[in-house]
Amino acid sequence: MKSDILLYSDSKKDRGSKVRWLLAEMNLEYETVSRSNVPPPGYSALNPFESLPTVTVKGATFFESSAILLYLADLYSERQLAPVISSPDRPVYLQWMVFSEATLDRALEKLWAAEEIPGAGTTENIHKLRQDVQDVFHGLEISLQGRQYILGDRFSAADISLAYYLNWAESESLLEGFPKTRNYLLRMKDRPAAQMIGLFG
Ligand SMILES: N[C@@H](CCC(=O)N[C@@H](CS)C(=O)NCC(=O)O)C(=O)O
Repeated sequence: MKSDILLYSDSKKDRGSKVRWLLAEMNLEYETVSRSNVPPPGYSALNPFESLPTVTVKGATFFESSAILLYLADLYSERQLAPVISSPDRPVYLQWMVFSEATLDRALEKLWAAEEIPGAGTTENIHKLRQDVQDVFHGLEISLQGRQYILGDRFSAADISLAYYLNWAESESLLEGFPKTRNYLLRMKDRPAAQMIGLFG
């Protein structure tokens, strides 16, 4: 392996794109392998859930995109994409990292399942789940008041995680009526590193 980081990811759109974006922001080299190209005993030996992404970093293999973001941002702390543990921004940073998956992704996944899995959702159920997602945006809209980034004036890995899910929400027309959240997403999409990985292209 030529670089310290090997990313298992199949497409520009899977959650591995959060990792690609972070690595592009940090200007770090990495290699990518698709799930079907993992040599025997195969991908399930690396990740028993067979979900994407997984990484190998300096010999350690692990999965869960948020864990990967948190670890890499700390490992390469000189790139300043995570507040240090003693910073007053650190707890708020962790809050938004966890929020993006535990609250925002969860709400979007429930809606996605109801809409996409045949027989899973009734019209009323889907309407309710869309409202649940939009309830999340009411809180986010307040939190983004007067803020360029989710931590205020500094960009961090938490912005990457949030923007990934906001982009998904926007593709479902769920951001209408939330101008601060939409404008925040536009600012994130405009970042050269985000453009480079092609997540929004
Ligand atoms: N919480 C996990 C979710 C992983 C996940 O659901 N990944 C999707 C791709 S974005 C996946 O692997 N779906 C099943 C599949 O592609 O077979 C994470 O953030 O890494």
